[in-house]
Amino acid sequence: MSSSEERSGISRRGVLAGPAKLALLAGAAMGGAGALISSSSQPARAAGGEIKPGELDEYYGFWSSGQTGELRILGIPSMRELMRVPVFNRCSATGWGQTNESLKILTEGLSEKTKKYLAANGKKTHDNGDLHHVHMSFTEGKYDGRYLFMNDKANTRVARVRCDVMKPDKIIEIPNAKAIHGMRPQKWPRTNYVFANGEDEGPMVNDGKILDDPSQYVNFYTAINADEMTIAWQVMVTGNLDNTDADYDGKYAFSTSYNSEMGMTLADMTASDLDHVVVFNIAEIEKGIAAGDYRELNGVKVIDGRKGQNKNYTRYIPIPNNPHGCNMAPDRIHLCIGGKLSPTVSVIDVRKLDAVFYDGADPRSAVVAEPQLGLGPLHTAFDGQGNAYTTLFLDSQVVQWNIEKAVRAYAGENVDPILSKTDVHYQPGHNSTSEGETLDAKADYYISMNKFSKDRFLNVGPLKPENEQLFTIDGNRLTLVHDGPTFAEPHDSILVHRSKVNPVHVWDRKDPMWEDARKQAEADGVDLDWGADVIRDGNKVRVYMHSVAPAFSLEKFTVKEGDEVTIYVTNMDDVEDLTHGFCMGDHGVAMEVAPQATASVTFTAAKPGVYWYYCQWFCHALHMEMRGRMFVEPKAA
Ligand code: CUK
Ligand code: CUA
Ligand code: CA
Repeated sequence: MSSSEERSGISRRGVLAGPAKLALLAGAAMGGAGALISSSSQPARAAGGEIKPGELDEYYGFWSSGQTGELRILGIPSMRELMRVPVFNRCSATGWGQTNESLKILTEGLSEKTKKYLAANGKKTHDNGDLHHVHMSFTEGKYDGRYLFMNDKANTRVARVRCDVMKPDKIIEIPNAKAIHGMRPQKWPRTNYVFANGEDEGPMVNDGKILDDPSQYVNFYTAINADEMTIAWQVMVTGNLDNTDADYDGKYAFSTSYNSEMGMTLADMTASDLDHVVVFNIAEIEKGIAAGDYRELNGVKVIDGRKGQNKNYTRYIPIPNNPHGCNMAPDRIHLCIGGKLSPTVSVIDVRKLDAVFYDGADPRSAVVAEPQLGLGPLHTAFDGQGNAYTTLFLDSQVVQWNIEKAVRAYAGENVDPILSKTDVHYQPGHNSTSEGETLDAKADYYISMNKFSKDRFLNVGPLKPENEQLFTIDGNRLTLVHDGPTFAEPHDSILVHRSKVNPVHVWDRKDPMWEDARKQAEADGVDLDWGADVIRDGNKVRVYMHSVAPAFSLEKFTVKEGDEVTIYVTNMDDVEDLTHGFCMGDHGVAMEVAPQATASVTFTAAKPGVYWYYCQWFCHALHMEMRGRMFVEPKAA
């Protein structure tokens, strides 16, 4: 028996059927006792986390919001929420999901099947999303400030947000796959690909003919062309896919799978003591595609990387037990896999993967450490000093440990890799450190995103907020400096130094965001910038107006009952922070129009009468007076 087999044997016998699995499956152990080393949380200290009024933060925090479907921007270390950017959700304030500009982005990447479904339900787009993961584009292992990418588990989409204006510019539905969950940009040499995991298995051709034959179920790993936001290729895999990450060499990408069993029930999905990590060999997959070794499925080139294919596209490394987090360390060597039902983190040395692919080495030989850290290890963050920070969901703790010591312990040395354990409140999922997923990882701040707040705050009813906590890292001590509730859900975050993010203050009038409006104005012979025009085109009416505080260029306009009305508003104020809005009263119509932007909205005028429109974004002392009337003439009887 090789030593790696012994290791996995020990794990299987010793821990996998043990308390973590039972506790998690029973839903017990909430609130987490049983810490070995515990330093309780400290009161906020004056230095470290405090940013005085008017002072700017050192880091941008980009937050996924889970089931709210938006992106949030926080300042770190103040933890002030700076902005909410609607992405997959419908936003009342900005009109995202209603303006023609946002609808174009939300609908152009949908499949025909989904468009049909939406039409059958009287909708143009989904108005919910489940945004789990947000990551920035990389150049040579570091954030490059160009784009943010994010997933929607609920409706199988991936979105890209432009960092110059902090608005989405592309949203695509991923074909074949179901429930995009894990999602990471390629780190090296740059983000040519965004990798996206399908979490839910389905029949390869999902056309309503197969239900109860799991042998025909597959799962899809997707590489998105990050520049074009198109599908580059997909790999069909065995088992489901949970989280993913990429290496710092541009060679391999990785995904955890909690359902290697291909089970359809909870009992089935937790039946095996070992699941796996899938390793994707990017160059081999590209070669296979170029050589035509794929099948085309819904317009996508799909490579077969299932178990037993004996090709160099994938390898499956056995990992205990329903593993979850998948985090590549900035030492460029170690990939850390959170064991979830196993109290271990499995550490894979990516330098050993060549042998697994090309020399027939046992896949487990790439595992170089498997420290026992505590109950419910989910995600791991890094500080660039060789230390890792793993969230312990069941123990409600973060464990700080040293990767090199864990490797030495696994090799038989008598050394404890655990440096400290710190309580968090409560049940942490993701965590993050400053640029911890990049080569610029730093040991200054630590964020714990906790799924439960329980007794931490005033009771607001049965639905409780979540809680996120900021700690400063000071050697082996984590000091709590912020503790604050958040609405659903502080799912995941990245901290990016402010020097790498440079948004503009006002839009460029030439921005592609309102390209369609520009073309339409040209066709109508109207000046989009300074328009004050009503163009009738059959039963379509296009209303062009601009805003300069505190007035719209049209104080009234007239349409007929039944007309399809499109209103274009251009904000010609060229002043930082002078956003106007446009809200048509009693019509469910509202949108944001930021400085030098054009926004438009289309509705059918179906209610005869006088309706006031107004600026719903406070802009001026005479903001209340910034309004006008739409007159809807009744249809001739
Ligand atoms: S997954 Cu939720 S705690 Cu969706 Cu990022 Cu791990
Ligand atoms: Cu313009 Cu308020
Ligand atoms: Ca499993």
